[in-house]
This record gives sequence, structure tokens and C-alpha cells, in this order.
Amino acid sequence: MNKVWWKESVVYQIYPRSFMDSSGDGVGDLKGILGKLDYLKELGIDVIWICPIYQSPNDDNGYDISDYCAIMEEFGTMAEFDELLAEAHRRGIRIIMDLVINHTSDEHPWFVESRSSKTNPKRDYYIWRAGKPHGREPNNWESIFGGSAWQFDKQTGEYYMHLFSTRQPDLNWENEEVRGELYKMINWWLDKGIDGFRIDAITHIKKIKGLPDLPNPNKKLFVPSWDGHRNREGILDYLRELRDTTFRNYNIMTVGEANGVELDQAEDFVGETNGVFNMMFQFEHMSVDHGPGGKWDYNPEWKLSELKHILSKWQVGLEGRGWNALFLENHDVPRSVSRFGNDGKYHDASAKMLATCFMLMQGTPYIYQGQEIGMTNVQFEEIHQYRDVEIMNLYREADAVGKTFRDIREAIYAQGRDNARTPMQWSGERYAGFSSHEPWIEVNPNYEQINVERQEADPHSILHYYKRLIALRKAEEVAVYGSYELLMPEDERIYAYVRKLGDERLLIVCNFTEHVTTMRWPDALSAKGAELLLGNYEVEPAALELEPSFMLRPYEARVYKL
Ligand code: TEU
Repeated sequence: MNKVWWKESVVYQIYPRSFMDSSGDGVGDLKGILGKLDYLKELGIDVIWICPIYQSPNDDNGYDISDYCAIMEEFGTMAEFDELLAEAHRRGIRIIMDLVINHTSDEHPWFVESRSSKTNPKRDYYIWRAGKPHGREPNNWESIFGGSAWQFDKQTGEYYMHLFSTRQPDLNWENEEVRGELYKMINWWLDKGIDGFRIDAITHIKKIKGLPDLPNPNKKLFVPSWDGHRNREGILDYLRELRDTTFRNYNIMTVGEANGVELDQAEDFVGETNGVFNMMFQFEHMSVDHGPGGKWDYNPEWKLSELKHILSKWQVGLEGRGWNALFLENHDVPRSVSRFGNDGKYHDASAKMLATCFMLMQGTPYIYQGQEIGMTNVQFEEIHQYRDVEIMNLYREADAVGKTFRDIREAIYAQGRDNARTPMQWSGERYAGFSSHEPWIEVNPNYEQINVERQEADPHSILHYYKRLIALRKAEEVAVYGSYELLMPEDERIYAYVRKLGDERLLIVCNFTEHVTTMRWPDALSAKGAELLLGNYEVEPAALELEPSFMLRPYEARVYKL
């Protein structure tokens, strides 16, 4: 397996709108990030992934781009970006940008021209179709944000496709001119010296030929299209063209948001020699707590054995073939300590346990802003406190059938994207030290208890634990390049796995429950000379009698070097 910097790196994801506001307008900005570079260096971060900062009307908080080569006014200027990049590099920190090329904003000049007339030269930059008779949409696809994936446009009497919000028209990747324009933009950013990209929603770019209706056995009004519409085989032609025309010519890092890619296709996507990306986010573990009704049908009885099965499948499946992007949180999913841990009595222990479990697997770990201090989900009382277009669409759909916020709030509390978008909690000051002005979205009310300042002062805090965990990962080559072997696959309380590299062995043991539980020492491993490298509880020497078994306290995690 070849050794390379992006395998040895720890990445920190910044959602700029909610990270740090330096200008006092209640919205995070580039200068706010600049002011926190030393904090990130101290944490042990090597790469920062910044969510979109390009010009945007913010229908989807920057994932609706109206100018790829300009900085969103609220976030600052291109000069401030150049300064941020230079200052990050001066500290040995790389910056990767978010690349959103499945769609643009409806305010992008390309779309303004495209919608102006059926004969406009840019008409075919997007996906336009006549409706079916009786005012029906061109097909039965559902938008990922609810409703039809088609929007009727009066100006030309046709519909345009939008797999996401109505203000995010899908680009037509069948159009060679579109691809050429995108590649030119990508190389423009790479020539500025950025260190790579996270490529957004990339598995959506290739649609099934003819845009046929999807099978609709349950006679739904619209059929969830996020998996069905994709033409996986055809997509690789475009992704290879993208790679060869841009990424391949630079010493950079790329990570594809490859929702829906199966392990049997992983080699094509992230293969060491011919992959189109260096690594990819797969999302199978993100639906482990989804009920039969999907994302909004939260199942609190999710099974640890299923989480272990999914993560282990990808660990073993990519071993020696590709590289995993490890994550439990991002700007689209709820906070992991609330979702997979315990944000009440065992908040501290479970946040540290989850960190231990995901960060010591094989792959590049991605820490989402606030995860390093155990930020939790939020439960706003009113719908007007929410901001996310996906949540607002869910509310509109509920309202249309006579439901109220009370009817859907538990689903929003469990799975809503705004759980991850409340302002970063820097201190116990007003607005959590994020801004001097009322923020664009309310701060989580628990900011006085959970914040950076408080945890910097506490050597036993979650923040200091992350620092030790990151340092351990950098000190132990087995933690990066070692193989992965799951132990006790069916155990519903303990997640235990072994990392091996030559004679090096790490044993990682995590109790995912609030119960004291017994860990039976693995027969294949000798406890003789076992060294406790890290744990989230103080471990008395007596507890170091490991064989034949030892006790694990609620949400206890331990890392042994064997
Ligand atoms: O998310 C992509 C996304 O939501 C889909 O891949 C989804 O996960 C899948 O289809 C199952 O529902 C990215 C960004 O992370 C998100 O914030 C944006 O809203 C979205 O693309 C549109 O740009």
C-alpha cells in the first residue's frame, strides 16, 4: 500500500456560516476561520475542508452557486480567501474546497440564459422537458428535498429538473460544453494553490437515459429518485474525464460524496491506481437508525451489530484496494453524541468513546466542527427557528395535509440537518462567542456547558481527549496503515477491533451502552505486556488484569498496544 500525506492526515470540516463571525453580522466568515487556524493547529488538524464559500443566494446555504469564481459577500473577499490559504499553508495546514457540480443556483448566469428561451445557446446546459398531458411533470421522480424533481417554468412552458431544491437546477452533464466549463473552473481553483476538493453529490450527475418513470409499486405521487435515477456504469466515463482533465495534474486530495456506490464499484471510484477519487464518503452507516419509512422514520432501537457489519464491510472491502473516508458527523446529519452516544448522563464518556471508535479505523478521519467538544442535537420549540430548506420543505408538505410542527418535530429533532448547523460554541459568552450579533440561526441553549473555552481549561475534557487521540494516531503507524479485523461481530454492547501492521497490534474496545459490561480477552491475542495507550476513564492498575476478561464501564473506550 503506498504511503501518502492524505492517508496520514486528519481533516476538519468547516461549515463557514456557523463557524466564526468576525464581521459582527451574525454569519460566519473567512476572517473568522483565519482567526481560528491556531486552534485547529493545536488540535492536530492537517487539512481543512471548507463547505461552499462561492457566491450564492443561499437557498441551500451555499450549495446553490451563482458564481463559482467569486466569494459569497457575507463570507468576505477573494483577497481574504487568498490570505486564509497562505496563512493555513504557513502553519502546515492544507485547504480543500467543496465542489458542487451536479447543479448550480437558479441565479447562475448560465441558468438565467438557459431559461430565457428554448433556442438560447445555453438551453441545453440544464435538463428541460415538456410536461405530460394534463399538467403532469415529465416523469415521476421525487426531489431529495421532497416534492417533484421538476419545476414548471412559465417563461418557456417547460419543466427543468432539480434533484435538490427548486432553486438548484441540475446541470446537463451530457453536454460537452458544460463539462468543459466546469473543468476550466476547477483548474482555475487548483492553479490558485488549493489542496483539493470534496466533490458534492457526484453520483447524481449521470441520469438514466430517456429519464423514464421509475417503478412505482406503491402508487406514490412521486418516487424517491436519489438511488433509482442513477446510471452508475455511464457515470465513470465522465468521472474519468474529470479526473484526467483536472485532478490528475496536481498533487492534491479528492474525496467524493459517493452516496449509493456499492463496494463492488469501489475500485472504480477509489482504486489505488485507477480510481477517480483518492477516497469517498459512503453513507450506508448513516441509515442504520432509519426505519422502513426512511430518513424521517427514526428508529431508536438501531443495532450496534449492524453498524459494525457496515463499517467492517468497507474496512475489509477497501483494504489494499482503496481508502476510506471515516466520519460520524457532517453538516447534513445529526450530532453523533446524540445519535449514537448519550448526550445526557454519559455525554463526556460517550463522545470520547465514539471518537476512539471511528478515528482509529483504517482511512482518513473527518472531524466535523463542534464534534471535538461533543456538541449535541438541538430541539427548537417552533418551526420558525429552523433554517434548512430540507426541513422547511418537510414542514410545508406536512402543513399541506393538515399536520403541524408538533406532528413532525420528533423526526426533525432526530434527523434534521440544522442539528449540525447551530453556531460553533467557542465560549459561554452571549451567542457562544460565535458572534457579537444575533446569529443567522439560534445557538444551542447548552452552549454555557459545552464550549471550547471551558474545555481548553479542563485537561480531562472531550477536546483534550481528541488532541490525545489525534496525537496517538500520528505516533502509531499501525493506526494509519494497519489492517482491520472486527472482533465479536454479534455483540450488541461492545465494538472491538484489532489493527495489525507487521508485529504492531492495536486493540480498540468500545462499550456502546450505559451498562457495565464484560469484555472477554480475545483468545488469539496475548495480554502479556499489553500497554494501555488511551482510555476515557481512569484505569486503576488492578483493572489491568485483562485475562480472561475485564469490565468496561458505561461508554468506556480503551486502546491497547499489544
Ligand atoms: O448532499 C448530497 C445529498 O444530500 C444526497 O447525496 C443524499 O445524501 C442522498 O441522495 C440520500 O438522500 C450534498 C450536500 O452535502 C448537501 O448539504 C446539499 O444540500 C446537497 O448535496 C445539494 O448540494
